[in-house]
Amino acid sequence: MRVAFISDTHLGFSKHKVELDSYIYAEQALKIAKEKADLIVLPGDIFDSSSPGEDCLSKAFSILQIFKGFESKAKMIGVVDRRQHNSQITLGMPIVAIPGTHEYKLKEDGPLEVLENAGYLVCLHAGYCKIQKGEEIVNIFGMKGVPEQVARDALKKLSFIPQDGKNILVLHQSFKELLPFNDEMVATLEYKDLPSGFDLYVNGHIHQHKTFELDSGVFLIPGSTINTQVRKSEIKHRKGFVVYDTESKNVEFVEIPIQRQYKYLELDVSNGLEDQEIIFDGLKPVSYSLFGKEVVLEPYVKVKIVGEIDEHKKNILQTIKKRDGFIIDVEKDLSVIEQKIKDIDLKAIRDGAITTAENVFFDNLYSSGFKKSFDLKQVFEYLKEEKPDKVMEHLEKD
Ligand SMILES: [Mn+2]
Repeated sequence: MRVAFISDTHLGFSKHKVELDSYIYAEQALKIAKEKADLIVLPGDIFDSSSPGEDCLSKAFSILQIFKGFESKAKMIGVVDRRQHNSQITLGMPIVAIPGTHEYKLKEDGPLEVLENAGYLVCLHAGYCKIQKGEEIVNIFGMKGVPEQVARDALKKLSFIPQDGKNILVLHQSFKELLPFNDEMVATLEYKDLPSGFDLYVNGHIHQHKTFELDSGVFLIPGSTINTQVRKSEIKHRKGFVVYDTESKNVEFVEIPIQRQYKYLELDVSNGLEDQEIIFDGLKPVSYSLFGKEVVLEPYVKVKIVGEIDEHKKNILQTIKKRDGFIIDVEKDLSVIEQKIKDIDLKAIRDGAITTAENVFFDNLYSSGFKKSFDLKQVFEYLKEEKPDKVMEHLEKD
């Protein structure tokens, strides 16, 4: 069976003057999935809000109409979940979705339940559904995106047990291994917390596509279909979704064909702004027909200003921002703020604080009867300079 994982479509995302992008990218992904896959799984953040407006819901319904009259070879044959489900899918494509962080609601129904009640998809909270194609059975297990502090316990409590056939677990959480720091508010889950015996582990929430092998199996992050943040790292890669073949276990990343162009530029204004044309170099608009209407996607440029800005340069920047046919997002006046910070004598404050801390530190150590077996001052210097290896070297000397 071929399964399309289309994640974090963020329908209704409307920041930075790009309010139709979420629909344009989602529609393309779904249209390609219709050709390439037997089953579609949406691992959370399908909508950007847990209470999207009528306009957004209406667009979501319109996009999903592409599956009307279609007939996938795969059929939904059962749903086992804690909730009462409407598993009577009226569309010709079986679609399974889990609510993500953005759809999080404690009690009331959210947009995915609306789609479920309309017979467009199955919204999985804490259970699994069975899909059959010919002789093959695939079980899609899902836990909705929950606050990170409780994610580990929640997954444990569900104690998912793989069933006959192929088994895929779908989550929408952070993982400690994926973060540069350790914070219970941001992640409690680790790879070792994943229940064993699954053919594939799929996680939404992380917007950049990645696939790797764990002891327990293959871990797949489809990535978002849209840029929600115009960061250098996020716009570097083109957006898309994944088609997974349950038999060959092949993972195929499918790029969304029509995408807005993004550019991130650090612009040094210290020597004036003569070379401002480089901002627009190599960029052109693309167009897409959404619901029968032509939409022009103008190139999006994020400009980070380096150097000081005076009144004259400010005026030039204003004209750059108004350039027709582009979205210019200038990271504002950071240099001015930076300069203000520089003006404060931070070093004096820091040194003063360190001297005080140093004295308190030594006083406490000596008054607690700590032996002067090594050069404490030297150790403190190393700590200040952030040289832990030097500290260890010094302590191991005796
Ligand atoms: Mn997301």
